[in-house]
Amino acid sequence: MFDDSITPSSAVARYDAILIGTGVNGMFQLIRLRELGLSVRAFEAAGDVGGTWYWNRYPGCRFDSESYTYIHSFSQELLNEWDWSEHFSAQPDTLRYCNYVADKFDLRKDIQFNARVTSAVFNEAHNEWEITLADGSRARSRYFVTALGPLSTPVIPSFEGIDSFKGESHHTGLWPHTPVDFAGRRVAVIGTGASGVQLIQTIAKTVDHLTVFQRRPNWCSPLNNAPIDAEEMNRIRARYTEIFAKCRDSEGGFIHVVDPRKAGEVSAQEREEVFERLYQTPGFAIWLANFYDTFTDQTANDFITEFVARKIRGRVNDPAIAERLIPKDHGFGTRRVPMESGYYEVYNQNNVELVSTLETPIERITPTGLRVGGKDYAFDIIIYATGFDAMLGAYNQIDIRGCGGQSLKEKWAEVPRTFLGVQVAGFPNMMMVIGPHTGASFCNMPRCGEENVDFVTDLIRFTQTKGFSRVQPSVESEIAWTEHVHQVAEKLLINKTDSWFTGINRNIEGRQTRRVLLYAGGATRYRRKCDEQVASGYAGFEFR
Ligand code: N01
Repeated sequence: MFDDSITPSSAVARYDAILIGTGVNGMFQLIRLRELGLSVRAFEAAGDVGGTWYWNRYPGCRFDSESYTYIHSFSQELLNEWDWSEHFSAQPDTLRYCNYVADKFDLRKDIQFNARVTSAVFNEAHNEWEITLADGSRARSRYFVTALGPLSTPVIPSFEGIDSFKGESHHTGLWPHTPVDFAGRRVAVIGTGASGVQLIQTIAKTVDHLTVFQRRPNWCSPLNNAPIDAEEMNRIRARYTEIFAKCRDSEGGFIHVVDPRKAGEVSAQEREEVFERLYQTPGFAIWLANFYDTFTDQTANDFITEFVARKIRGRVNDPAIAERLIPKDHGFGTRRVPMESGYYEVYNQNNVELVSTLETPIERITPTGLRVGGKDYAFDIIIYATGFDAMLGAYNQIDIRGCGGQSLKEKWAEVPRTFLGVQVAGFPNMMMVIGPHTGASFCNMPRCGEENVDFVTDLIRFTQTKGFSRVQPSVESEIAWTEHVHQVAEKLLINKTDSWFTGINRNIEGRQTRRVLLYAGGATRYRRKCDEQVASGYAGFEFR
């Protein structure tokens, strides 16, 4: 609880706004808060800026979004200065970009690094948030903005014997800063989501022996990456306005435009040609530029599912291994599609083994490796590509308490409840960037994230200029928005599938049932809902 008796308020640093998180969107939020003329302190658990790109340094980590759509659009100077060298930039390049932004706008002077926030408590008498860090230090502010990242809490399953392993082990999302040497080593990878796929196809080139432990396979599709030379970069730069406009008009914030036809409307031959073209197109085209009923109609989904299954069979030499790599429990694109570059061909290598842990789960980690189905496997390195406590993990790690000491974790125990994914009733002056149920949660993050940041910034500006000291959504707004989020989710096949999209994480207690964490109503509808709030003088919010 907020307790002046423990630390005299004069001893606690005070700011107008406290921001947690300095990933791509956190950095932009910091810039915007400064522009409001507010004193801002940002706390960052990492040793530097970059968020996702700071932590995920595993070999092969790269964008699945076109690099030039992932860039900040607010500064023409920045757009003029930064060159991408690949259509889908690798992590080191992206982190360099984040550092360039931090240097250019001198952001680090307002950021405290290695500063993990453990609690945030609202003081109703003073309309202030008090933040406590892991080292016990505190800070207070009128506004409390969270840019925690939707996938920032790595999860390692609590396998029996996990600490007994004598070799090296790493989680993809907590990768060491010093390079891991795979040459001549026997390596295990557990997990075949987007991270596992990128890692596997990369380290397979250098390992002595690789064993992939796959529970449920995913539908992977070619990234079709290519370098960008100086001339092409200049052409891209000249088109930035057009590129951003195209992303803005799309429902997912990408340059890929959905095919307005139903899959069943065209002949089988034409469908095949469309699928083939999409399979050869760079990026998420096959997911986002497919026939518009692909993710709402089972028959339409079956067409593309069958096409990609055929592709996998055509790329993997051993038919039994190919069958093991083909998902049987969900259709194409109803979970996040991992983008790959030679992933399936890895399983044609003599030094690569695929072990299914679907029927025979990993029993335990042993001092020399791991045991599955009574068989012991020996390794020098174990990689956990086992994913994250998505959307909720970062919030649950902080003891956030609003009016009357209400805990956010308890309020969200069943499902998140928010207004526009930006604010929560009973938690005044707390604003979320890419929180659960924002339009940005199911979108190309920087594109929709920028809009999310601008909405938060405008809401704070409005509160300040009107002389209010508190803003929070009305309970009615929160109920209506939460209902709307659930209603739009019902139509999608994605919400009938287990994945982090639907809040499933079998490694975490209480996460075995599906819940709606993302806003699937589309970026344009979300923008309209936000614009309506601005136009109505924020009618869904309560000010004091
Ligand atoms: O995590 P995941 P991720 N025993 O949750 C398996 C983003 N991203 O880090 O499917 C055995 O997708 C689990 O198996 P199952 C992107 O949004 C972006 O790969 O639960 N296996 C699954 O195979 C992505 O969606 C980019 O049966 C276990 C894997 O671990 C998100 O991050 C690149 C297990 C986890 O897959 C998360 O991807 C990479 C257990 N006990 C990621 N527990 C870019 O665009 C878990 N698994 C750059």
